[in-house]
Amino acid sequence: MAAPVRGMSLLRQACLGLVRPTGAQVCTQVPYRCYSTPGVGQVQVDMNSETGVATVRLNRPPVNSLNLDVLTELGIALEKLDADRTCRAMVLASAVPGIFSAGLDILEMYQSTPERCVAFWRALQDAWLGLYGSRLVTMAAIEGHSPAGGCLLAMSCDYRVMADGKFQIGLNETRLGIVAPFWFEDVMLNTIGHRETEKALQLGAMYSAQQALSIGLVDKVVPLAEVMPTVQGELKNWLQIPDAARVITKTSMRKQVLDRLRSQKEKDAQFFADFIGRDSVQRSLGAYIASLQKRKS
Ligand code: CO8
Repeated sequence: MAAPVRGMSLLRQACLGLVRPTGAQVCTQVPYRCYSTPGVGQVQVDMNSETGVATVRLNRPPVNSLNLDVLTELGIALEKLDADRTCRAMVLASAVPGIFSAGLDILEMYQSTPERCVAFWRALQDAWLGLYGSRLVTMAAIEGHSPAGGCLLAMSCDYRVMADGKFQIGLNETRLGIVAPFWFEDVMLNTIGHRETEKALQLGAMYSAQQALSIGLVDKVVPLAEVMPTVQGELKNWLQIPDAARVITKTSMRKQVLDRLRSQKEKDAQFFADFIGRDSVQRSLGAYIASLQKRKS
């Protein structure tokens, strides 16, 4: 077993087989392979080797907020699926009813240390590079709220199906007194165009499913119970296309945006840690956390 790699979390190294495993494993169960991490299990992956479709479910109640561990697990799961030649498609979904993902875990950004902020941000960068750059057909089954980082994950898939009703989706960062990074902005630009992105980002707009459909933020809106069947139906269209031609096309469409982050990952992580550490930003985040708690009382 090799010596631990500096700058990479132990969980990630264990899952990649670089250090002695602390629990992460791949269990095989035909036709499903389940890449699970016993004792953690915040990202559940079921791989159906008959269809070549994997379902990845975020499982961090109550709201699937994305902390360092979840992002690390997600990045590793995506890496493994990408390396699995029997896998052709991936559905990103949630195991928590009513929530796709509440976005980044605000507690990772509030009263944290610069070192933790940098590690957290690197994990987000890696998970996003894995998702946006995935060779697989990727579909988001949005069966609940999807603010901020949740919206980023959904937008980074090739296709989005959202449940109709009370759920909302959008990049609401400005409402927290923070700014969506350039790569969040790039992904939104590529999804809904310049004018809608300008409005959406400045206002920190949260959209209902119908509003999201009208600006192209999601591709289809159906009743909650029909989200998964609709995704499965749409997958059939995508899987009819020969993989090689589709992947080359996808890569060519996304390369510029991916390269923009790849070329300045460390600078971006440092910028995040410096920005989030500012007193004014910490005050905004503190007030936002208090407002979330107040809603309940
Ligand atoms: N992080 C951490 N905790 C959260 C988060 C979150 N993102 N969202 C909710 N929680 C907590 C709540 O505070 C609450 O905690 P507690 O039970 O201790 O009071 C618990 O989760 C349950 O929340 P709710 O009761 O509000 O659950 P609901 O089902 O009623 O509502 C919602 C779910 C709609 C998701 C609601 O919780 C919500 O709006 N949450 C806030 C979502 C949000 O604003 N996320 C933004 C995160 S920032 C981000 O993703 C990108 C940051 C980019 C940074 C760039 C800087 C340079």
